[in-house]
Amino acid sequence: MTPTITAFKASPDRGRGLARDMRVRWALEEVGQAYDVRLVTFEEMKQPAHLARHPFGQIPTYEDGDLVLFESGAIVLHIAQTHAGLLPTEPDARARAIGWMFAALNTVEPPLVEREAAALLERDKPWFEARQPQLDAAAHKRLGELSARLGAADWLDGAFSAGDLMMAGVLFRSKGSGLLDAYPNLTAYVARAEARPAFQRAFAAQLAVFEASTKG
Ligand code: GTB
Repeated sequence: MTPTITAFKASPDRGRGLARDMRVRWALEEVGQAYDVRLVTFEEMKQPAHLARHPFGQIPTYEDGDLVLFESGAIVLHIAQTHAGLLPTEPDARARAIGWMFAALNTVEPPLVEREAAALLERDKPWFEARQPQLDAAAHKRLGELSARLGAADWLDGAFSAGDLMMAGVLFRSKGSGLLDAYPNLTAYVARAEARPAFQRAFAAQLAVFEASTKG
């Protein structure tokens, strides 16, 4: 059966691949699984039909037969567990790759998103300037630690895995912020991930949706 994912009908990122359906598309492309996309507006995301798929009224979701999933991490893990190519078969290496997925979502993404959200939503607040150093420090702490662990390796733990997909997906979102400039190995890591044909296909697919949305 062909799974169906949900994505923004008109993404606020204007097709830059920053919304979280990008990770799911990329994972599906990596494993060679075709998929359909149900496009939703912000209004539709809060309606009962979508809330039945996603209790928090967000994208992405994933439907395959009777299975309905939300949370990009859970969806990518499901794809990786049900197809070959994104997780090592050796049990310990597989557990470590899944660990990197959690690290991306639970340890690295939060300080990056918090900093980005402050820049987007709190610029006019009296505390914005005073809060910046703390937000910068929290982001750089994690990026520095990640950079030290990656070192000169291509990927985080051997061959490219779902752990790299999630980590590079998280870092990709910070590319435009200048945060990664201090870490040439992380910049190169994201570039390696972006160069993967599966990433390119996923990026092109989400961009096509945005371009179609602007043609009225
Ligand atoms: N933890 C969830 C997951 O990983 O799936 C988070 C899902 C989530 O944040 N979804 C966002 C959403 O549906 C879209 S991706 N937001 C609508 C809402 O909550 O009402 C986050 C996102 C949105 C926009 C940009 N952008 O414009 O740059 C980047 C990222």
